[in-house]
Amino acid sequence: KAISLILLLFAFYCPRTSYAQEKNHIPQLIPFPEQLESSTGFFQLAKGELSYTIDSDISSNALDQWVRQSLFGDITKKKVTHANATLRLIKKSSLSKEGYELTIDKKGIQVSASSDQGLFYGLQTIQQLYLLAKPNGDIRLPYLSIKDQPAFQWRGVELDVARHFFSKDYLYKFIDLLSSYKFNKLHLHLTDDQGWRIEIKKYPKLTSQGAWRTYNNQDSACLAKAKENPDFNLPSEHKRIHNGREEYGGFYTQQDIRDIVAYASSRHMEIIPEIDMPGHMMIATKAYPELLLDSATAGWGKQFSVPISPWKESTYTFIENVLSEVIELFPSAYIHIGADEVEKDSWSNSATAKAFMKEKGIANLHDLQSYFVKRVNNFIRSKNKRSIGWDEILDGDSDTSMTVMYWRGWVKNAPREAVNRGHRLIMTPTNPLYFDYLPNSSSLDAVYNMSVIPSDIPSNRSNLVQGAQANIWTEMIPSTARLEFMILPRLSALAERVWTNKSLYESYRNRLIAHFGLWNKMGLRYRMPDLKGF
Ligand code: TNX
Repeated sequence: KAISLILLLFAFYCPRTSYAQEKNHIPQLIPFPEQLESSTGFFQLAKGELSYTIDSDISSNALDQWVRQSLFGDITKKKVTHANATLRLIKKSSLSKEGYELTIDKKGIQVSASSDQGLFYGLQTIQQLYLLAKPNGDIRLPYLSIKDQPAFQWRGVELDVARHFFSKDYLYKFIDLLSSYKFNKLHLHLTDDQGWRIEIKKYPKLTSQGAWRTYNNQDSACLAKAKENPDFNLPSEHKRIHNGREEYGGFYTQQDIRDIVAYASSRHMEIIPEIDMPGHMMIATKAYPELLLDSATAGWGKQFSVPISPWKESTYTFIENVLSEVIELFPSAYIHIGADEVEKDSWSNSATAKAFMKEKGIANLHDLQSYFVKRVNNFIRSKNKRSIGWDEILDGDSDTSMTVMYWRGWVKNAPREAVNRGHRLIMTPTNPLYFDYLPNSSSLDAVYNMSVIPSDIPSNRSNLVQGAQANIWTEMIPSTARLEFMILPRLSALAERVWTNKSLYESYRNRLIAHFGLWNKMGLRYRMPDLKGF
């Protein structure tokens, strides 16, 4: 503990003599750029204001606003049209979609990219250099030249807002954190047994009832932890008194969703909504049992989740109505339909289910789930979107237009099976990418050194691997402080794996020390990893 404290103080107070300077100004960037050349000297911005210019054929309002509001804190920024502005954002069509080039020299700062998104990542690099080098408010950036682009197109984080709810304002802060590490996907797990978090106009009970719960056993465990650390308490803003009882919950109105999507898209973050089905639907089956269940499977009083009934037409009417509203709200190319952990046994009790399977020639319960998933996928395809499912969709016959999200680390052959069938694949294996699991002394190493493309994937199929994602399930994460404490610093290791994808672990750990200092300044919580060998 004492050693980590000293290292922290060092990172915090001595940036001028830090690792970066000793090693010829190697900046402490995470993720580290693909190519970086540094030279001696610093660009120092004279007090006053920063002039900047954006090429007219790429200038977007969002980029302009981000520069004005976020870059270099509250220093005044002035947009000009002449080419000798201090910060120049230039269009260069030859670069890849998310790539950028950055030079800092005595003339100032120049970022080139073929798209807004590339420029945005160049600006994020500049912002990190500024925050890392900011001893007393000066803007002082090392001379360097960077050529950079990501290794993977899917650089994601999943946040479960169903088990515990996180407010719209917190999501803004979270999106800022993610995009500062160049993540580009935020998968929101919007519904689960414990809560429905998105307003659906056609089915108001989903949120008027389904967004609220009285405390359960997990909450009690969380509350016990909160005694050790008050920051881990259930936030009072997510409580209400209803019929004389205290309840926990919350949801996003459709306007909230539009706001979140707009905020995210101005930071080049795609929000992928997940409506988890046909399992994990307990809260919906309580709100609308007549639409979703038949009496034989209703299973009132059971503790586990009863999946909705795939042999009922009203199930599809419900799902299609819900998805139509969801599709209207989210511009994302993808809709995630879950399909994990379906408790299929309850289906076998129903005579109607048996008759339905016979009529359709469905041999077993896996195929009944496949029938459901394929039918929902067809609906999503008819709306010109793609669907994603958890890797259980491989248990039966699967439609290869669906993207598979691999999570069950113990099903070792699932990634290979997915790509061999022709599915696109996103890697989110329990170990090491479940950030709701408590980290141990090797977790950081395991995240940093994971292979995004599993070694048994045939090389002619590796292009189907889109990238990787950390999953943050929140059964045991009631508050934002606990959330940050669980994901930092592992998140930064994943950022470098999916963007840089090189073996720079030693250097990463040295750079990480400076990021603890940044997180302190930003008021973010983190868990100090085992610093042996730093
Ligand atoms: C499995 S991952 C689940 C989640 C739980 C998680 C807990 C997945 C697709 N399903 O419902 O929250 O384990 O770690």
